[in-house]
Amino acid sequence: MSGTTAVKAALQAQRIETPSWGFGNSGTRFKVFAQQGVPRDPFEKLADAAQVHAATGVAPTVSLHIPWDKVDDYAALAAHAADVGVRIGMINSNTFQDDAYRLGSVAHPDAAVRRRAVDHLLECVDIMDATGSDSLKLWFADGTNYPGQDDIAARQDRLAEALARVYDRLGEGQRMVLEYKLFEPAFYTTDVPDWGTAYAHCLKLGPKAKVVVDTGHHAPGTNIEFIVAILLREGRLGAFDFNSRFYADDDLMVGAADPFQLFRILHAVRAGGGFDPAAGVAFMLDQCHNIEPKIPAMIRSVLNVQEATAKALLVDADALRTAQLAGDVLGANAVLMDAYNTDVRPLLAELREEMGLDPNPVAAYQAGGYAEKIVAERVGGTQAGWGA
Ligand SMILES: [Mn+2]
Repeated sequence: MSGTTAVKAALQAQRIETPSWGFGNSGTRFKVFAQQGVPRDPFEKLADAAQVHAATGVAPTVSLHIPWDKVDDYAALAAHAADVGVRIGMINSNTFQDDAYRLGSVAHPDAAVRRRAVDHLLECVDIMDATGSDSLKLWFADGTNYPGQDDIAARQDRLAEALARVYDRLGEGQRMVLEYKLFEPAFYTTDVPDWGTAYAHCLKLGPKAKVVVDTGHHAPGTNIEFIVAILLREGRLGAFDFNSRFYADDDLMVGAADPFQLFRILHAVRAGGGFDPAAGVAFMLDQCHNIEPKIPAMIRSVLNVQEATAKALLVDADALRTAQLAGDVLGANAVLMDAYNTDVRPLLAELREEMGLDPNPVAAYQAGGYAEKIVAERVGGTQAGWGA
């Protein structure tokens, strides 16, 4: 295979998962601006996600969030997904919206609250069984706001016990991925604040536990590609939650704030073998489109990941290694920058045409009439959003 053919084959094989919640209404703690045509239930969210896959050809799976995507019949939901051309991806748990969780969930000082949280996580594994999902995504809002509020180490013990119970419930071919987040909603301590804490828990649990890197969950200036390289080296990088941040956990479109960082991260993925399907790294979007139209924003995000991936794949690995081993600092950096500065849009347009897709997925979606159709059809009912 020529270089370009290999790059195209890798881009065609890449899979980018969309989040069901990204199609619903969202906002800040100040205001949620509702949009016309927004889904009213998980079935309509899957239909919207299918538009992203139809336009891009690389987004065939959709993450669900429980209880926001709770339905009576999960087999019917999975069948509907297949009907519209997608599949159910990860099951995301929610242990942060009950009144009982004021002091935490799995790390709460009261055993009864911890039991309630674990029961929810076990229910999520039942939903994996019913939908064919292979991954349970865990993020805990647990932490404390004030020094002395609770015992830091005791909270880790409670967390470890809960994780072990859920880990033991995982079936054949199922896994759990643990996401960390620096702060928020807790402001003093967070129980899983960084990759080291997540990694330590995963290591104790076993090989079916891996770490999720959400690109928005770090302190400003953190070298995320270093974290990615270490986790890949240890075989514990389970998934990405892609998004962009300017200040905190902004959940803006991936690649919008810092496309160079995204390129550096994906270069680390390539260098560590993370694009090999056998590595088991899931590439997910975790975004909220508060003021922009949601489906085109999701399509744009997929294109941003593809563009950064293409640039990472274009890095001349042999030339890079030669320069590195020769101690050619400027030469090695130039190899990387040459790839980053390549305009990969013509390559991707060509690939899409080869895949039978429109070379411009956003324009194709906008010309297709779907946006007008859902505005006309989705009248009445309650629009999906946080907590629904
Ligand atoms: Mn996330």
